[in-house]
Amino acid sequence: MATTTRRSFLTKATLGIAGLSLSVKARAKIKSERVNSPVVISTWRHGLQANDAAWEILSAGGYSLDAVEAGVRVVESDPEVITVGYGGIPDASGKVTLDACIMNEKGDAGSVAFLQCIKHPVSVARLVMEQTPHVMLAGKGAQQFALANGFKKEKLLTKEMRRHWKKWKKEEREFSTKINIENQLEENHDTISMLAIDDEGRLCGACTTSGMAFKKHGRVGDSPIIGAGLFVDGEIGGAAATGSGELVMKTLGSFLVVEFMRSGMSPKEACNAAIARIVKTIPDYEEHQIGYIAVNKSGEIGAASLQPGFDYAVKSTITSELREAGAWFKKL
Ligand code: SD4
Repeated sequence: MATTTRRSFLTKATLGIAGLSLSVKARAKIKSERVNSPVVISTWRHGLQANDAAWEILSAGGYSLDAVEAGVRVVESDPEVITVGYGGIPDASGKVTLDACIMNEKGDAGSVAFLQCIKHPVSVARLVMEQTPHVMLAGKGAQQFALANGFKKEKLLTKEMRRHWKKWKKEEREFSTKINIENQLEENHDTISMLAIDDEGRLCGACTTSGMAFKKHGRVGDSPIIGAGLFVDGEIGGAAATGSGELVMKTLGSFLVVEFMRSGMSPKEACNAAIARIVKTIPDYEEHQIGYIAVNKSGEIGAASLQPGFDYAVKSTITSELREAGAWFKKL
């Protein structure tokens, strides 16, 4: 089925289910916002496998926080995904350094940045959220916290990525932040960001990455920054980002998307507006890729990107598919 056809089918089906649920739920006095749940949405093709793992929890009536954690963990431990967790591309010094964050429907947040040798940064971020009075731990402190809580030190640099790094060093290629355009050509699939609404209407999100390939040692991107890589307001909606983190940080992109939804925009309009903000405020925007995904409290979803080629995975009771987001530029 063509994307547009699938989309209009989905809209019609969603409306149908929404209408049905409304009448049932009106009688049961359940808020109408929960019409289209559970639903899970995540970035890139690897979002498909992540959504499947999240769905096991969501379809059994579980908590969306457990779902997003379980979903992105699958990608964190997959060495085939060279931009997240184990098997991620190292920084310029040959070290794999990880960024991740998580948020729940109440606005609680946890995050880790510049974390090394721990395979599941998203789970450490959840512990920061649940067991400390803080939001973010970074570097050695984050690692010590993880080790003190039962995580094991593991080697994250695979032989293949070491070879890749050695080659990069030998070629003395200039560092480029334009990773995502390059990655796209290499069929590489970037950060995993995920948003989910469970049966009870609870909206949670998570985001995890090894960041830009060959970044400066110590560089932290948007992914662990609450409001940049991810933002959730359980009463309004959630948004998450992928792409050149510096641009997302400068515009506090995910927070912006949620604020646009608060002002009445649909998730798709809000993602488009956040891309337009980058175009308006960042001079070299043309050389980067940014993708946003968003979901509102009613379970409506949307996405947008700067360059073509950003796809995102959606799973609900009526669909499980990969879609391509509408892009600011029509061609590379
Ligand atoms: C970063 N936003 O570290 C991440 C990288 C990424 O798709 O998302 N790539 O800047």
